[in-house]
Amino acid sequence: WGSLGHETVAYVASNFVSSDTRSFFQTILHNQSTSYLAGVATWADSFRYTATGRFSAPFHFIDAEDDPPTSCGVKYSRDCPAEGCIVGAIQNYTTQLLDSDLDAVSRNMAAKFVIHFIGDIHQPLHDEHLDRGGNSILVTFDNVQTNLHHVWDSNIPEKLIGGYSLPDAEKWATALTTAIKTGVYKTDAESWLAGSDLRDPVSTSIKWAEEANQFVCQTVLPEGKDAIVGKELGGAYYEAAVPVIELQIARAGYRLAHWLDLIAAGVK
Ligand code: DCM
Ligand code: DCM
Ligand code: DCM
Ligand code: ZN
Ligand code: ZN
Repeated sequence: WGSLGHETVAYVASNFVSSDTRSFFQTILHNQSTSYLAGVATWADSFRYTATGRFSAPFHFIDAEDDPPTSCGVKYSRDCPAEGCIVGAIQNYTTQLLDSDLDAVSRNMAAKFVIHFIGDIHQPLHDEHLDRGGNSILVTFDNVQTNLHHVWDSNIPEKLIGGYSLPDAEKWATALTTAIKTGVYKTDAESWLAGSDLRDPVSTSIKWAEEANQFVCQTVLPEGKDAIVGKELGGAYYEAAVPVIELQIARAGYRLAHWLDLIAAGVK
Protein backbone atom coordinates (compact mmCIF):
# COMPACT_ATOMS: atom_id res chain seq x y z
CA TRP A 1 0.00 0.00 0.00
CA GLY A 2 0.94 3.63 -0.30
CA SER A 3 1.02 5.89 2.71
CA LEU A 4 -2.79 6.24 2.83
CA GLY A 5 -3.33 2.48 3.07
CA HIS A 6 -0.62 1.88 5.69
CA GLU A 7 -1.66 4.79 7.88
CA THR A 8 -5.33 3.77 7.69
CA VAL A 9 -4.48 0.19 8.74
CA ALA A 10 -2.54 1.66 11.69
CA TYR A 11 -5.38 3.98 12.79
CA VAL A 12 -7.92 1.13 12.58
CA ALA A 13 -5.59 -0.95 14.79
CA SER A 14 -5.25 1.95 17.28
CA ASN A 15 -9.04 1.94 17.60
CA PHE A 16 -9.13 -1.72 18.70
CA VAL A 17 -6.02 -2.39 20.83
CA SER A 18 -6.36 -2.70 24.60
CA SER A 19 -5.12 0.16 26.78
CA ASP A 20 -2.18 -2.01 27.98
CA THR A 21 -1.19 -2.62 24.36
CA ARG A 22 -1.43 1.08 23.58
CA SER A 23 0.90 1.96 26.47
CA PHE A 24 3.29 -0.87 25.56
CA PHE A 25 3.71 0.31 21.95
CA GLN A 26 3.65 4.04 22.81
CA THR A 27 6.72 3.34 24.96
CA ILE A 28 8.48 1.26 22.30
CA LEU A 29 7.76 3.86 19.62
CA HIS A 30 8.53 6.88 21.86
CA ASN A 31 5.23 8.49 20.88
CA GLN A 32 2.46 9.22 23.39
CA SER A 33 0.05 10.62 20.78
CA THR A 34 -2.97 8.86 19.23
CA SER A 35 -0.92 8.56 16.00
CA TYR A 36 1.76 6.35 17.61
CA LEU A 37 1.08 3.52 15.10
CA ALA A 38 0.17 5.63 12.04
CA GLY A 39 3.27 7.79 12.54
CA VAL A 40 5.59 4.85 11.82
CA ALA A 41 3.39 2.86 9.41
CA THR A 42 5.36 3.86 6.27
CA TRP A 43 8.83 3.85 7.85
CA ALA A 44 9.67 0.45 6.27
CA ASP A 45 9.03 1.83 2.76
CA SER A 46 11.66 4.57 3.24
CA PHE A 47 14.09 2.24 5.03
CA ARG A 48 14.21 -0.28 2.19
CA TYR A 49 15.62 2.39 -0.17
CA THR A 50 18.57 3.12 2.17
CA ALA A 51 21.89 1.24 2.03
CA THR A 52 21.38 -0.22 5.54
CA GLY A 53 17.78 -1.16 4.77
CA ARG A 54 18.31 -2.86 1.41
CA PHE A 55 18.18 -6.31 3.05
CA SER A 56 14.52 -5.68 3.93
CA ALA A 57 13.24 -5.00 0.37
CA PRO A 58 12.12 -8.65 -0.18
CA PHE A 59 10.24 -8.59 3.16
CA HIS A 60 7.37 -6.49 1.72
CA PHE A 61 5.86 -9.32 -0.38
CA ILE A 62 5.68 -13.03 -1.14
CA ASP A 63 5.94 -13.94 -4.83
CA ALA A 64 3.35 -16.72 -5.20
CA GLU A 65 4.29 -18.80 -8.25
CA ASP A 66 0.68 -19.48 -9.17
CA ASP A 67 -1.08 -18.96 -12.49
CA PRO A 68 -3.84 -16.32 -12.35
CA PRO A 69 -6.66 -16.16 -13.23
CA THR A 70 -6.85 -19.96 -13.71
CA SER A 71 -5.13 -20.93 -10.50
CA CYS A 72 -4.31 -18.88 -7.40
CA GLY A 73 -2.50 -20.03 -4.26
CA VAL A 74 0.47 -19.38 -1.97
CA LYS A 75 2.91 -22.00 -0.63
CA TYR A 76 5.51 -20.99 1.96
CA SER A 77 8.04 -23.65 0.93
CA ARG A 78 7.71 -22.83 -2.77
CA ASP A 79 7.27 -19.04 -2.61
CA CYS A 80 9.49 -17.77 0.23
CA PRO A 81 13.12 -17.74 -1.02
CA ALA A 82 16.32 -17.78 1.08
CA GLU A 83 16.55 -13.96 0.97
CA GLY A 84 13.20 -13.85 2.80
CA CYS A 85 9.59 -12.80 2.27
CA ILE A 86 6.76 -11.07 4.10
CA VAL A 87 5.64 -14.25 5.91
CA GLY A 88 9.13 -15.00 7.18
CA ALA A 89 9.56 -11.36 8.19
CA ILE A 90 6.32 -11.35 10.24
CA GLN A 91 7.58 -14.52 11.97
CA ASN A 92 11.02 -13.07 12.67
CA TYR A 93 10.01 -9.63 13.96
CA THR A 94 7.08 -11.00 15.99
CA THR A 95 9.43 -13.47 17.70
CA GLN A 96 11.92 -10.67 18.39
CA LEU A 97 9.21 -8.56 20.06
CA LEU A 98 8.32 -11.45 22.38
CA ASP A 99 11.85 -11.53 23.82
CA SER A 100 12.01 -9.25 26.86
CA ASP A 101 15.84 -9.17 26.57
CA LEU A 102 15.67 -7.47 23.16
CA ASP A 103 17.43 -4.08 23.15
CA ALA A 104 15.32 -0.93 22.71
CA VAL A 105 16.62 -0.09 19.23
CA SER A 106 15.87 -3.57 17.82
CA ARG A 107 12.50 -3.58 19.59
CA ASN A 108 11.59 -0.25 17.97
CA MET A 109 12.57 -1.55 14.52
CA ALA A 110 10.74 -4.87 15.00
CA ALA A 111 7.54 -3.03 15.98
CA LYS A 112 7.74 -0.77 12.91
CA PHE A 113 8.24 -3.80 10.63
CA VAL A 114 5.29 -5.76 12.08
CA ILE A 115 2.98 -2.72 11.79
CA HIS A 116 3.96 -2.27 8.12
CA PHE A 117 4.05 -5.91 6.97
CA ILE A 118 0.64 -6.83 8.37
CA GLY A 119 -0.62 -4.01 6.13
CA ASP A 120 1.26 -5.08 2.99
CA ILE A 121 0.31 -8.79 3.27
CA HIS A 122 -3.35 -7.75 2.79
CA GLN A 123 -2.61 -6.09 -0.61
CA PRO A 124 -3.39 -8.87 -3.14
CA LEU A 125 -0.50 -7.96 -5.45
CA HIS A 126 1.98 -8.29 -2.55
CA ASP A 127 1.08 -12.00 -2.64
CA GLU A 128 1.64 -12.53 -6.37
CA HIS A 129 4.69 -13.19 -8.54
CA LEU A 130 3.20 -12.32 -11.95
CA ASP A 131 5.00 -9.32 -13.50
CA ARG A 132 6.68 -8.47 -10.16
CA GLY A 133 3.35 -8.15 -8.38
CA GLY A 134 1.87 -6.21 -11.29
CA ASN A 135 4.65 -3.58 -11.39
CA SER A 136 5.40 -4.45 -15.06
CA ILE A 137 1.75 -4.30 -16.17
CA LEU A 138 1.40 -0.80 -17.66
CA VAL A 139 -2.06 0.77 -17.52
CA THR A 140 -3.69 4.19 -17.22
CA PHE A 141 -5.75 5.45 -14.29
CA ASP A 142 -7.88 8.55 -14.89
CA ASN A 143 -5.73 9.20 -17.97
CA VAL A 144 -2.41 9.08 -16.08
CA GLN A 145 0.12 6.36 -17.02
CA THR A 146 0.95 4.03 -14.15
CA ASN A 147 1.22 0.31 -13.39
CA LEU A 148 -1.21 -2.20 -11.92
CA HIS A 149 0.68 -2.52 -8.63
CA HIS A 150 0.57 1.25 -8.06
CA VAL A 151 -3.13 1.31 -8.99
CA TRP A 152 -3.86 -1.07 -6.08
CA ASP A 153 -1.31 0.46 -3.65
CA SER A 154 -2.33 4.08 -4.16
CA ASN A 155 -4.50 5.23 -7.09
CA ILE A 156 -7.69 3.42 -6.05
CA PRO A 157 -7.45 4.23 -2.30
CA GLU A 158 -6.61 7.88 -3.03
CA LYS A 159 -9.47 8.31 -5.54
CA LEU A 160 -11.86 6.77 -2.99
CA ILE A 161 -10.77 9.04 -0.13
CA GLY A 162 -9.75 12.15 -2.07
CA GLY A 163 -6.25 12.58 -0.62
CA TYR A 164 -3.42 10.81 1.18
CA SER A 165 -2.68 12.98 4.22
CA LEU A 166 -2.56 11.64 7.78
CA PRO A 167 -5.99 13.23 8.52
CA ASP A 168 -7.38 11.51 5.39
CA ALA A 169 -6.18 8.18 6.78
CA GLU A 170 -7.66 8.92 10.20
CA LYS A 171 -11.02 9.75 8.62
CA TRP A 172 -11.04 6.56 6.51
CA ALA A 173 -10.10 4.55 9.60
CA THR A 174 -12.99 6.06 11.57
CA ALA A 175 -15.42 4.91 8.86
CA LEU A 176 -13.92 1.40 8.71
CA THR A 177 -13.95 1.17 12.52
CA THR A 178 -17.68 1.94 12.55
CA ALA A 179 -18.23 -0.66 9.81
CA ILE A 180 -16.43 -3.25 11.98
CA LYS A 181 -18.25 -2.34 15.20
CA THR A 182 -21.80 -1.81 13.94
CA GLY A 183 -21.86 -1.90 10.14
CA VAL A 184 -21.23 -4.16 7.14
CA TYR A 185 -18.30 -6.03 8.75
CA LYS A 186 -19.92 -6.59 12.17
CA THR A 187 -21.01 -10.19 11.57
CA ASP A 188 -17.68 -11.23 9.98
CA ALA A 189 -15.09 -9.38 12.05
CA GLU A 190 -14.70 -12.05 14.76
CA SER A 191 -14.01 -14.69 12.08
CA TRP A 192 -11.12 -12.55 10.76
CA LEU A 193 -9.21 -13.43 13.95
CA ALA A 194 -9.72 -17.21 13.63
CA GLY A 195 -6.38 -18.89 13.09
CA SER A 196 -4.30 -16.08 14.63
CA ASP A 197 -1.77 -18.02 16.70
CA LEU A 198 1.16 -16.19 18.25
CA ARG A 199 3.05 -19.49 18.60
CA ASP A 200 2.90 -20.00 14.84
CA PRO A 201 3.27 -16.68 12.96
CA VAL A 202 4.07 -18.50 9.68
CA SER A 203 0.83 -20.49 9.49
CA THR A 204 -1.09 -17.44 10.73
CA SER A 205 0.28 -15.04 8.12
CA ILE A 206 0.33 -17.54 5.23
CA LYS A 207 -3.47 -17.74 5.69
CA TRP A 208 -3.69 -13.94 5.38
CA ALA A 209 -1.52 -14.13 2.23
CA GLU A 210 -3.59 -16.98 0.79
CA GLU A 211 -6.84 -15.08 1.37
CA ALA A 212 -5.49 -11.88 -0.29
CA ASN A 213 -3.96 -13.85 -3.18
CA GLN A 214 -7.41 -15.28 -4.03
CA PHE A 215 -8.43 -11.74 -5.01
CA VAL A 216 -5.75 -11.78 -7.72
CA CYS A 217 -7.83 -14.40 -9.57
CA GLN A 218 -11.22 -12.93 -8.56
CA THR A 219 -10.80 -9.15 -8.85
CA VAL A 220 -7.27 -8.04 -9.85
CA LEU A 221 -6.94 -10.14 -13.04
CA PRO A 222 -10.31 -11.93 -13.46
CA GLU A 223 -9.85 -12.17 -17.24
CA GLY A 224 -6.07 -12.42 -17.18
CA LYS A 225 -3.27 -9.95 -17.74
CA ASP A 226 -3.89 -9.41 -21.47
CA ALA A 227 -7.40 -8.07 -20.71
CA ILE A 228 -6.01 -5.08 -18.78
CA VAL A 229 -2.60 -4.22 -20.29
CA GLY A 230 -2.79 -0.64 -21.61
CA LYS A 231 -6.38 -0.22 -20.41
CA GLU A 232 -7.99 2.64 -18.47
CA LEU A 233 -8.75 1.36 -14.94
CA GLY A 234 -10.39 4.45 -13.41
CA GLY A 235 -13.95 3.37 -14.33
CA ALA A 236 -15.60 -0.07 -14.02
CA TYR A 237 -12.32 -1.66 -12.85
CA TYR A 238 -12.08 0.91 -10.03
CA GLU A 239 -15.68 0.28 -8.97
CA ALA A 240 -15.09 -3.49 -8.72
CA ALA A 241 -11.85 -3.06 -6.77
CA VAL A 242 -13.12 -0.61 -4.11
CA PRO A 243 -15.07 -3.12 -1.94
CA VAL A 244 -12.08 -5.50 -1.95
CA ILE A 245 -9.65 -2.75 -0.92
CA GLU A 246 -11.97 -1.52 1.86
CA LEU A 247 -12.35 -5.09 3.16
CA GLN A 248 -8.60 -5.75 3.05
CA ILE A 249 -7.70 -2.50 4.85
CA ALA A 250 -10.35 -3.22 7.51
CA ARG A 251 -9.13 -6.80 7.99
CA ALA A 252 -5.50 -5.69 8.18
CA GLY A 253 -6.25 -3.09 10.86
CA TYR A 254 -8.43 -5.40 12.95
CA ARG A 255 -5.89 -8.25 12.73
CA LEU A 256 -3.00 -5.91 13.51
CA ALA A 257 -4.78 -4.76 16.70
CA HIS A 258 -5.29 -8.37 17.81
CA TRP A 259 -1.70 -9.36 16.91
CA LEU A 260 -0.31 -6.40 18.90
CA ASP A 261 -2.57 -7.37 21.84
CA LEU A 262 -1.19 -10.93 21.73
CA ILE A 263 2.39 -9.64 21.60
CA ALA A 264 1.95 -7.15 24.46
CA ALA A 265 0.36 -9.86 26.61
CA GLY A 266 2.90 -12.50 25.58
CA VAL A 267 6.29 -10.83 26.22
CA LYS A 268 8.32 -13.09 28.49
N1 DCM B 1 8.15 5.04 -1.86
C1 DCM B 1 9.08 5.70 -1.06
N2 DCM B 1 10.28 6.05 -1.58
C2 DCM B 1 10.56 5.77 -2.86
C3 DCM B 1 9.63 5.07 -3.67
C4 DCM B 1 8.43 4.72 -3.14
O1 DCM B 1 8.79 5.98 0.09
N3 DCM B 1 11.74 6.13 -3.36
C5 DCM B 1 6.87 4.68 -1.31
C6 DCM B 1 5.72 5.17 -2.15
C7 DCM B 1 4.63 4.23 -1.78
C8 DCM B 1 5.34 2.96 -1.29
O2 DCM B 1 6.74 3.27 -1.24
O3 DCM B 1 3.89 4.80 -0.72
C9 DCM B 1 5.10 1.78 -2.17
O4 DCM B 1 5.78 0.71 -1.61
P1 DCM B 1 5.54 -0.81 -2.06
O5 DCM B 1 4.72 -0.74 -3.30
O6 DCM B 1 6.91 -1.36 -2.22
O7 DCM B 1 4.81 -1.41 -0.90
N1 DCM C 1 2.63 9.43 -1.72
C1 DCM C 1 1.44 8.75 -1.83
N2 DCM C 1 0.54 9.10 -2.79
C2 DCM C 1 0.85 10.08 -3.67
C3 DCM C 1 2.06 10.77 -3.59
C4 DCM C 1 2.94 10.42 -2.60
O1 DCM C 1 1.19 7.82 -1.05
N3 DCM C 1 -0.06 10.39 -4.61
C5 DCM C 1 3.56 9.02 -0.68
C6 DCM C 1 4.82 8.43 -1.23
C7 DCM C 1 5.86 8.85 -0.27
C8 DCM C 1 5.29 10.10 0.41
O2 DCM C 1 3.90 10.17 0.08
O3 DCM C 1 6.03 7.83 0.69
C9 DCM C 1 5.97 11.37 -0.02
O4 DCM C 1 5.82 11.48 -1.40
P1 DCM C 1 6.62 12.58 -2.22
O5 DCM C 1 8.05 12.22 -2.08
O6 DCM C 1 6.09 12.39 -3.62
O7 DCM C 1 6.25 13.88 -1.60
N1 DCM D 1 6.69 -5.55 -5.03
C1 DCM D 1 5.92 -6.69 -4.94
N2 DCM D 1 6.34 -7.84 -5.50
C2 DCM D 1 7.50 -7.88 -6.18
C3 DCM D 1 8.29 -6.73 -6.30
C4 DCM D 1 7.86 -5.56 -5.71
O1 DCM D 1 4.86 -6.66 -4.31
N3 DCM D 1 7.90 -9.02 -6.70
C5 DCM D 1 6.21 -4.31 -4.43
C6 DCM D 1 7.13 -3.67 -3.47
C7 DCM D 1 6.78 -2.21 -3.64
C8 DCM D 1 6.36 -2.07 -5.07
O2 DCM D 1 6.01 -3.40 -5.49
O3 DCM D 1 5.64 -1.92 -2.85
C9 DCM D 1 7.43 -1.48 -5.96
O4 DCM D 1 8.59 -2.23 -5.78
P1 DCM D 1 10.01 -1.78 -6.32
O5 DCM D 1 10.12 -0.33 -5.92
O6 DCM D 1 10.95 -2.69 -5.62
O7 DCM D 1 9.92 -1.97 -7.80
ZN1 ZN E 1 3.01 -2.15 -2.96
ZN1 ZN F 1 5.78 -1.96 1.84
